[in-house]
Parts: sequence; structure tokens; C-alpha cells
Amino acid sequence: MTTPPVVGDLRKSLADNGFVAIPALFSPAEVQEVADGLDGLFGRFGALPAVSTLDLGATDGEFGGDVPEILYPSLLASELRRTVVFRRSLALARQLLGPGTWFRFDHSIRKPPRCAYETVWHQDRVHKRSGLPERRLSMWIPTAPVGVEDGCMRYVPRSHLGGVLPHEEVAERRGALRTKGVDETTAVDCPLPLGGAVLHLFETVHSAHPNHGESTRTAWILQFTRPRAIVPVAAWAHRVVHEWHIRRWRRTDA
Ligand SMILES: O=C(O)CCC(=O)C(=O)O
Repeated sequence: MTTPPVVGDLRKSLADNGFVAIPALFSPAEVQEVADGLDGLFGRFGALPAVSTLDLGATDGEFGGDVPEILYPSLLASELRRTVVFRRSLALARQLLGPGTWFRFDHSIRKPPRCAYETVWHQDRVHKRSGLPERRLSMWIPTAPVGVEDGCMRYVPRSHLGGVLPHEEVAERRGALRTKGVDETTAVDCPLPLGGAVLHLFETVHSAHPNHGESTRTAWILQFTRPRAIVPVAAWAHRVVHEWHIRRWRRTDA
């Protein structure tokens, strides 16, 4: 049995620090459902629609599976939306952000064993410059225990309070932006046991360690947002495009 987190405490940690780790949010069996769904997708990564896949480790336009990322895995494998993990995450997001909070986007990043790829320091908001007064919450859910060695998340406490910070492009990483001048000595690592999750806000500066371990590190990342009335056209179009490509892929994949 998992112990329900005290919502007031989580809300306070998020407001104060910009992130909060929850060590026991799901049971091993509940996480296994997610692991099975994601493994099925990563197992045929090369056959997924091109619009749904990225290789974060790719340089110079070389595309492989060095650090594979799947966009909208829950559109590709709809059973993911029916998992306890998804339903509990949505319910918790609604308790934290308020009624009308909706599921906006999901992705999954896999770092194979001995993968030197560090997810660079960034604020999620820097990639979305719409300026809309949107509150967004990310839930980072690993499918196995994760320590510093395996590529856990890390955060700069209170970094969400200073607005969007200056970022710079990262050589050989297409599209990646890195927060300038992060003082890593102030960062907090968030290792998690199986069944844990770590939550962060749209503005919180974060990064993930490389995976120096011997196990594959897979995380499912769910993003929730509020209010629903503010659906940026770009977000809506992004999803529609994905759904269209996935429908086409399903017809040819059948
Ligand atoms: O899983 C990772 O390596 C990074 C995830 C991340 O940066 C995010 O979800 O915003």
C-alpha cells in the first residue's frame, strides 16, 4: 500500500522550492503497468511515426537511438491513459493546481546504461514563450529506482521565483537551451525508490544526471496545466498533428 501524500505539504514545497519529491506514490505493480507500455514502444522505437520520436543524443542530424525520447506515448499506447499511475497523477495535479487542471502533454526519455548524456539545466517555460498566464506541473515518474548514478533529476531550489532566466544554445544539441550561470553547489538531487515521483513547476531550473549505472533509466513525464480556458493554439495544433500522424501510422502498422 502507498501512503497518500499530504496535499497541503506538497503544495507548500512546490510554492517554496519549485519542486517536491514523493517517495511512495505508486505501488510496484502500478509502475509495472507503465513500464510494460513504455517498453512496448521503445522496443519498436524505429517503427514509430517520425513525429513521435527524437534522439536527444543525436548530433549533426544523425538520428539513432542513443538517448531515445518518445513524444505523446499515451497517444501511441492509449492503455497508458488508463493506468492507475495516470489517473492518480491527474487527480493529484488537480488537487495541487486546482479544478480545471488538464493533461497537456506526455513524453518519455530513456537513458541506456553507461549513457554520458546529461539533460542540461533548463526551465521548461523557456521553450514556451507564449507569455500566457499558464501554471504547469510536470510529474517525472521513473519505471525503476533511480539514484544519482542512474540519472535522477536535480533542481535548483527557489529558482522558479525569478521569472524566465537567460538561456544559451548548447553546441551539438539541436534545440537545447541551457540556463546560464547555474551554481551547481546549490542544486538538490532527487533519487527515488520504485513507486516514487518528483514534481516541478514550469519555471523551476532542473537537469538530469547522465546514467553511469548498469540499468536502463526510463522516465514517463506527464505535464498538467491550468486553466483550461487558455489553450494556446500552438499546443492544440501540436496535439492534432500528432494524432493525425499516429492514426496514419496505425493504418500502415496494422
Ligand atoms: O528525464 C530527463 O532526462 C529530463 C526530463 C526533463 O528535463 C523534463 O521533464 O523537463
